[in-house]
Amino acid sequence: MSGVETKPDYDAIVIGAGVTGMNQTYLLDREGLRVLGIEAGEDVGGTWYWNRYPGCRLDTESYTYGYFALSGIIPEWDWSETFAGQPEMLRYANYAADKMDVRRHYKFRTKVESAHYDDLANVWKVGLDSGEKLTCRFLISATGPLSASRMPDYAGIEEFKGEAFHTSRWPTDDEGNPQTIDFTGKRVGVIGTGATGVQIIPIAAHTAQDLYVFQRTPNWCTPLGNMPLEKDEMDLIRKRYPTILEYVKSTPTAFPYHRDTRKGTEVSEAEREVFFEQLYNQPGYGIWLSGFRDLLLSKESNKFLADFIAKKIRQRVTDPAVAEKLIPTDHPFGAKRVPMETNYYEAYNQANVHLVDIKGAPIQHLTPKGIVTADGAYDLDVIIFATGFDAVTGSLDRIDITGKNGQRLKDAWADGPSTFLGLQARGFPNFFTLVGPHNGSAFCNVGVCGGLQGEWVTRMITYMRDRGLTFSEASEAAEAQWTEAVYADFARTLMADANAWWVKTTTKPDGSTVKRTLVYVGGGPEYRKRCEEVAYSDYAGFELA
Ligand code: NA7
Repeated sequence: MSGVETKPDYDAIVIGAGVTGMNQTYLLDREGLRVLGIEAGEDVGGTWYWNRYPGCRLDTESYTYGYFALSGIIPEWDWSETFAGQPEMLRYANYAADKMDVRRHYKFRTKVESAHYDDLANVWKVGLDSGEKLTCRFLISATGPLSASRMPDYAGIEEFKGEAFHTSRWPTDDEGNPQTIDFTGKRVGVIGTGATGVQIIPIAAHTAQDLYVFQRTPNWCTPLGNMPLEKDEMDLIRKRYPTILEYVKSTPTAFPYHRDTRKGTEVSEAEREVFFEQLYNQPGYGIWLSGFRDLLLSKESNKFLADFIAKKIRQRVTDPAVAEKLIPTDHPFGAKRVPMETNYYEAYNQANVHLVDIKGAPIQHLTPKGIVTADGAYDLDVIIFATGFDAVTGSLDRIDITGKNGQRLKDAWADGPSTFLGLQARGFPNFFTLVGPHNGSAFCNVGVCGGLQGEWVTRMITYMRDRGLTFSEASEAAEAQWTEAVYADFARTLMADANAWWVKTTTKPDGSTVKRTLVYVGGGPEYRKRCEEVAYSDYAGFELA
């Protein structure tokens, strides 16, 4: 840092009013910092604001998803289901916003278009789509790991005359409420069979005249087991909140599951079957997150569970040919996000539901009437793109971010992210990426991990303020060490063999490809331990001035 510092318009600008951004804004304001939040949506909610497709719901137990800044509000909320649906999640986010009184800090319906670090003044210059230009000392992104929608670039996509939308941009009415799209009597196409497609497909199957599922790659899906939460159950949960919250913080992903201490390879076949059956029948992610400890490390152990799930798919889908198409062959169980389903496999037993294999016969183009694959044409009234997101770094790539000496973040991360603690990249001083690449929050129950990360960043910023420090930058050595460790940890797991949304593949000009993890897989407790070591040692690994 050199030159003359100027007093910026704000101490901090937070991008995003989702669960993480709201929490961060609240915490900084509570510390007396001048903070401004910027949000593209009309109101708070982030992921729960944007994803309004039918069937959208939480995949962690509702009562484990919370705002730790205001833990007082958690016990006040009466969850209606074990896994709350999107409308309830959005109501909860709004309730939290009211309680934290954060809306007053936000500019809504506003996008950050650019953020340029000014070396001389040690400020970030932030350009908004309204044309306004603002300055701040700390820039904090809370843009969510899954917010930049990914649309396929099929030829003719604009020509389709029916209704067409990406799941995270569900149509709304004039007042911003999600429109109920009535599928009755319609020919509906769903492209994509990830977590989102798997939620929407059984619902569309109820009413659509014909539902065509365009599947490129099947996933290992397991039962959600959602149930209403009765008042007496909720009362008991409320009494146990301190224990529940401490427990989820102790687990690798902040879901309420620890891994079984046994290796799958040490357990007899009969015992394994009983164990898998029990996990399959219990609600939630236990089957993925509390299975044998070598599930994501040993191909042999993984195959035991994959074979068990394949057997379940064959039992639940009546047409054997369809069942085989729904069984993944390209990736181990749990190496990609396991979609949680409710009657997903049974939907394929309905006469109106048709599985279209677009791996074998790819989509060639769209016409005004529908979709043309290598096998033929499908006339449709509605096309739903459940095609996922440009994950983790996608939302940052869409902002023109430059750091020291005008270096673009996108260029700095062209071969994959490089950060210290997943929180700051060298060359981009005072820019914190909450739930960003390589930190312990993206592969986690974000409601919990994003909140904990906001607390840590708040502590670092107030530490700096209290000592008259205005500049922080990840050191070269700390960044290199962290980044290498993140890549090495990931490479040791079976996840390295799969193309999940948390892996970014970049094609270089010479045609070669680079595959990089976007997430840290060392687990939340290990991550937070490392962060606490850094904080305790006066933020060693950051150059402060
Ligand atoms: P995902 O999990 O990334 O799934 C996207 C799906 O869309 C997946 O089946 C993809 O097939 C498919 N896809 C993507 N692009 C195309 C194109 N061009 N043509 C055909 N099919 C395509 O996103 P979701 O929204 O389902 O879930 C994301 C997260 O949101 C989830 O983990 C939850 O935490 C919430 P592919 O596997 O790439 O062959």
